[in-house]
Amino acid sequence: MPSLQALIFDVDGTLADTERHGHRVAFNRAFAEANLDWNWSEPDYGELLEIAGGKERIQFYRNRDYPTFQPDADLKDWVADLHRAKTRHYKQLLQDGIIPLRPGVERLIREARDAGVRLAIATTTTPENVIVLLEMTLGPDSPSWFEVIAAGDMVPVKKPAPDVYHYVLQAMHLAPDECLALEDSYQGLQAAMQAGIPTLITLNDYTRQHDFTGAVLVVDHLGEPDLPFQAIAGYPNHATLVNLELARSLLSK
Ligand code: XBP
Ligand code: MG
Repeated sequence: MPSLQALIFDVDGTLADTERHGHRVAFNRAFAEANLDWNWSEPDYGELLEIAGGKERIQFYRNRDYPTFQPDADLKDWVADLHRAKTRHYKQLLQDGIIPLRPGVERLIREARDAGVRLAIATTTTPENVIVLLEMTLGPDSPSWFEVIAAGDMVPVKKPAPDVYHYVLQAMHLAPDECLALEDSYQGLQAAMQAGIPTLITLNDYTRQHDFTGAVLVVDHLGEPDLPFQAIAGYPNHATLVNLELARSLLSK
């Protein structure tokens, strides 16, 4: 039976609820700054999350809702500039300290570190966003706890393609069945599963209705001693929080 060597964490929606009050707000601030009358409401943004990646999401929205809109600059460059402004606003929101980690995230990361289980990140978002989130929530040296931070444009195709997970496996010289991926969305689950990695889902309000067929366990959060998780699908073996014992048992599923 394979033994657990690494936990691979998604970021947005998994480590923290960054979408609704972070990314969405940052997009809207960038739109206003660029004198666009675009505004993404909370429900609108839920739909737009089907498109992974901020630049891809802006491009999709322009094509769908404003197909005749043509900026002065080349469209691709214009999207990249607008997205750079969005990243600036997003990092400012994180630096304001308004977005905490989800229940159980810090506990599980610390348990893994103490036990010598390796850590990695596999995300669609921009690398600098990950660094600021980790520094603000886990402390200034915490990015170094993660052996690989695979993010954004470091791979050619974003989730639901498996590229970002292949990148992590290759960089860590690990087989997929030695790892557990932690994801919050259908797109993330598809990416990890296509790379052959057993995947635990910790869902949130934006992803509650997603199809999680194929996940080894679906919970509403990772749980704390005084805040047990609810198992939505799969068998948690009487566990009430996600720890290494449960993670190891899930690899044999
Ligand atoms: C989340 C995403 C990201 C963010 C925006 O992916 O889809 O695109 O919404 O980030 P994951 P950028 O859950 O895999 O991290 O604007 O920096 O692309
Ligand atoms: Mg996610």
